[in-house]
Amino acid sequence: MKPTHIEHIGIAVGNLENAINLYESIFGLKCYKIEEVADQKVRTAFFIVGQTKIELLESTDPEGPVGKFIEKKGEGLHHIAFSVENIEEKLLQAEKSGIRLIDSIPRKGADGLDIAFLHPKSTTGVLIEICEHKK
Ligand code: CMX
Repeated sequence: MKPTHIEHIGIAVGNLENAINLYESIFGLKCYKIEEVADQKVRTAFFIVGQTKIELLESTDPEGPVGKFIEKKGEGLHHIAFSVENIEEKLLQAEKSGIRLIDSIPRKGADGLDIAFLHPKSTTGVLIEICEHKK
């Protein structure tokens, strides 16, 4: 499953507005979008760095994936997202290779992407998202 590039890096934050201010003031980046993804129980903010985005993630529910992550590990690197072509086929390939899928069918994520997660226990402890921008 060869990705075309790193689409984004997801970072779990306690407070989205404070984190946006930090990224804007320290790195001179401009947040181009804030979007709530109810399905994932997060509010997200996006920045572009070259070909890759930074996605800041604030939990909207302590029982959601980012809420639980912050409770257990605190703020920090949450996931890496690889951009792929034909995400359904790539999921099948990953499953055949023995990777544990969190999502066997892609769902709608933030910023217009179809997304699916691979379980960190089968990917060297890193939560990996594969995603595709469907035209
Ligand atoms: N990165 C690495 N490891 C992680 C992790 C992460 N982001 N989140 C959880 N883990 C670890 C846990 O620490 C735990 O490890 P230990 O057993 O060694 O303590 C292990 O994964 C399994 O954890 P769990 O308790 O069984 O499961 P959780 O309820 O914590 O769920 C996960 C973990 C990854 C399955 C869940 O967070 C998930 O389904 N994530 C996919 C969806 C998601 O993350 N959405 C938010 C982003 C949405 C977006 O980008 O739009």
